Amino acid sequence: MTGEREVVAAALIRDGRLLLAQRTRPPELAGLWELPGGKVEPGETPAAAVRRELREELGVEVTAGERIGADVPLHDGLVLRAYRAELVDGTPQALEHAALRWVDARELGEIALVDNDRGWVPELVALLGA
Ligand code: DCM
Repeated sequence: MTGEREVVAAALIRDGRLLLAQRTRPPELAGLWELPGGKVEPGETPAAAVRRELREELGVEVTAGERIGADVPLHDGLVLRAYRAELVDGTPQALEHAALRWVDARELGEIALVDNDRGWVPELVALLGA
């Protein structure tokens, strides 16, 4: 073991709406919604990982901003962290997800999120200006 590895998740907000992505895998998470993201590669900064993952998953260019919410411990020494992101170029496409949705604060409270992302809802609602 070489210590903690980070998984980044991006809170991409535009016009009072947050972008959510619907998972296709594994079967127990398929159909649930998440903040898009993924594992930070060795030697990569979290901000670079946010940019790379959103390029790969959504086909967009973003800048990564401040962290939001609490750390979420995952399996195998991974820790999940959320960062704000700003769209710089492109329109998000579901390149690796089943679907995408821009949700407002009310919709965020009603949609079926993956368990790991649920603790961030109060901070996200505040950012959306409920
Ligand atoms: N993950 C999560 N919430 C997110 C993004 C990722 O819980 N918003 C978890 C799912 C996996 C791990 O992080 O356990 C790696 O993500 P992926 O399977 O998408 O590479």
